[in-house]
Amino acid sequence: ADLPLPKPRVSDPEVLAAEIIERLTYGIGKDAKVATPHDWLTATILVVRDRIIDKWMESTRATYADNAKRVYYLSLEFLIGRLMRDAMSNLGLMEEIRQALASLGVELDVIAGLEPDAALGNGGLGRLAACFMESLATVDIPAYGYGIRYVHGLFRQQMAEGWQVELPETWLAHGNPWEFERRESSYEIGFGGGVETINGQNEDLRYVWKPSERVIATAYDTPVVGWRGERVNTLRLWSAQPIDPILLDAFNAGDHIGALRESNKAETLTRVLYPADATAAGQELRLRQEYFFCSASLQDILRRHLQQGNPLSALPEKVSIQLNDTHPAVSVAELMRLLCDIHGVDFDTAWDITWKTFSYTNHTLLPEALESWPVPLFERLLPRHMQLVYAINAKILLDARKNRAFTDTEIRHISLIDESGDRRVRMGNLAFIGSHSINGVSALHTELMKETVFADLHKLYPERINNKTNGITPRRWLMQCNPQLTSLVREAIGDDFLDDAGKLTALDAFADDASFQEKFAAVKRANKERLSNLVASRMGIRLDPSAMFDIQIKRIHEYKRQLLNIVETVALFDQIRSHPERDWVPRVKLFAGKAAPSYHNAKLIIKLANDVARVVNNDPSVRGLLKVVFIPNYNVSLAEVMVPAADLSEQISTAGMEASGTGNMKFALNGALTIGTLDGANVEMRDHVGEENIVIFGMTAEEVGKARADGHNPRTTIEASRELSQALSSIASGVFSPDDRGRFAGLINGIYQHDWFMVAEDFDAYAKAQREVDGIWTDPQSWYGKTIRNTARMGWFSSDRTIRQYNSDIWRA
Ligand code: DL6
Repeated sequence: ADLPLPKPRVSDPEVLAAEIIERLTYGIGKDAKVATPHDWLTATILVVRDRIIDKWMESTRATYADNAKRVYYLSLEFLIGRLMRDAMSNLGLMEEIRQALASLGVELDVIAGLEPDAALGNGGLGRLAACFMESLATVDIPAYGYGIRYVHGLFRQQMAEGWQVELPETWLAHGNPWEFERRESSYEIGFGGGVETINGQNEDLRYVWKPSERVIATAYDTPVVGWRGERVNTLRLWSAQPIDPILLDAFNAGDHIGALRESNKAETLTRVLYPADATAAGQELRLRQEYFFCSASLQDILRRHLQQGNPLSALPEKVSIQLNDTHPAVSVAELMRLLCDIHGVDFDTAWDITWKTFSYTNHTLLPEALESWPVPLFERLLPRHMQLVYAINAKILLDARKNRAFTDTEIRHISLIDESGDRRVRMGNLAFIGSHSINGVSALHTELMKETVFADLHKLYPERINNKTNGITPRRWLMQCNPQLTSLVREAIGDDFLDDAGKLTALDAFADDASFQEKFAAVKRANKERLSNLVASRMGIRLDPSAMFDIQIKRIHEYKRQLLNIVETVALFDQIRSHPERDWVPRVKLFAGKAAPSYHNAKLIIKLANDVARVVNNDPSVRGLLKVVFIPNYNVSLAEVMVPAADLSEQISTAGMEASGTGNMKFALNGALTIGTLDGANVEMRDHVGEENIVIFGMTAEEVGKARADGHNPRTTIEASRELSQALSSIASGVFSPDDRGRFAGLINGIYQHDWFMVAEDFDAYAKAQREVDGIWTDPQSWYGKTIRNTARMGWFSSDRTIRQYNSDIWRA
């Protein structure tokens, strides 16, 4: 029977206030008189959530009724941040809730600040997944995100004497009012054991995997609401549970620890997020995590597909599965196993269904980030999948040899097995071969994919690689994080841009308007004051909001070149002291970001930033012209304060190494000028904002490639630049580390020896570009003209555009 849905809720402040009290009382069991701020937060979220649920059920019912194609986004990371503001804003409830709470004597901003960040990701890849989830709902595509419900998200970063210290993150400490546990959606996931054969119905051989270990995957669903609340999709995160929570025999025999062994082992699977974004973790637990969430997701997808009455042969018409990097690549083998072994589909038919169903996004060309698993480990953990990998490999390699005349070298490159050292399963090749579409995340990155990592696979399947330049959701990264700028833009050009960020171009007409510039500057000033207050309260450091706020926030990595920025800062420090008579532009250099715990040089770079900050900030001869601050514990919520406060955005990676970047887009949209290299999406940003509105410097990807191939001599370069050699030698000799003079010698020596990241090669161009930035700053009319044009022309970088392109070219949902 078509059972009725509840009546949609009314949302005026009085009703909302009454519901909040009701939730507090009956949902949480607290009297308003003794409720803590956390109780108010939970009660408010529950009331907002009710409004989402109405739409959630409608969306789900409609998709079932239409038997519509669904998109599944498989990602080991979703870097979500806080959800309450996002949900209220997308539902258009912000002011109503604010008033409702005020009538109860509660301040919205205070309780909103207590919501923990869901930090289930490391950086760009995870944050992109979160933007995509919101855009999928916004552009009305029936979609599910699938991932892992880590108990501990990305570590909390503290500073101890300027060194990064990692502490566990506990986002679930107060419970998670957004999620629904779905005990009924549970699947068994196996590991290990062996493979047996039996005779199938048609005298064929059937393979039966008999795992030696089993755990249960249980679903937790979070509704994801799109702009204006019309569609609500589901983010389904899996948690591992033991089959037997306690081994009673062992317990009764007095082995109390042994009785919980299975339980602990299962729960370990989904306990923590691996904290590295640019290196493959390479550990057994990681492969277990990957297989666990892929198997659960695929079982769930097939269950839904069949329940709907669709035949398996229709899978590619009804299901699109996007693999977010290689982390879910084992899905290709798992779908083959489910089709062949569980559903009795023959190998060739199963293969046809499989590659037509999957598509794969590559997010990095860094060789150390491309996952591969030692064959013995893969075979021990997933023996049936190993057989299937060999079978797929045989099919592809035979075809390449026979029909395409591939040479031995080409065959070696496209093989699923890397035979060059200890034998390894190549997950990038598995994802590629098992997908009908492989995309890069910026135009440059996509071209480099064709020329480098996937050159031979591209030759085999020339129609598969395509580009989908990344985007960001303008809801979180403009409307929510920068309400003042949003209001100002609405006043100027009306509301069209709220539904179509491309419409921001109308703001171009105001770029040179003196009164608009003044208002734009006032908004920026207010956002800088907000950041200054945060820095003062967290770190006790006072910033001058009239100085240029020059910001570099992102994971700490040598290729992102925080070191180039710091070395230039040291050079500037020298210059300011040597030439006090010059008109220096006051600058605040702000850094934030986390380093992978095992990445030695990245951690040293954080220490250097802090050491330089200590010396510069305490030198009276600097006269307030330069300040350096490293803000600890960078996360989405901190980004939401820092991005709107930036005058200058540092996007200075070694060309050819940053796949896209998305921070670059957030800053420009919020009216910052970019100083950057021709790398990743910076190239397309230049094309959109116009080359006169962005400061580009340095080597191109081609020049970097050539310098590396032909050999270059950093020492000669360093000696030719007085500023650079002085800055490097002061760092190397211990000027900033008097307690340990040799601390940075190794780091600087790397620049002298090989300078893989072209810090020395790009230094002069970078310093010159910085002085160009100073020049623009001293002419406010020119500065605001450029920064307003950035806001006006960044609408194309909305993730709505990206998602529409995925849909029209790849998913066709
Ligand atoms: O595609 C999202 C994001 C890109 O914007 C970044 O340029 C890229 O570095 C990042 N990749 C990762 C994973 N590995 N690495 N490195 O986070 O993806």
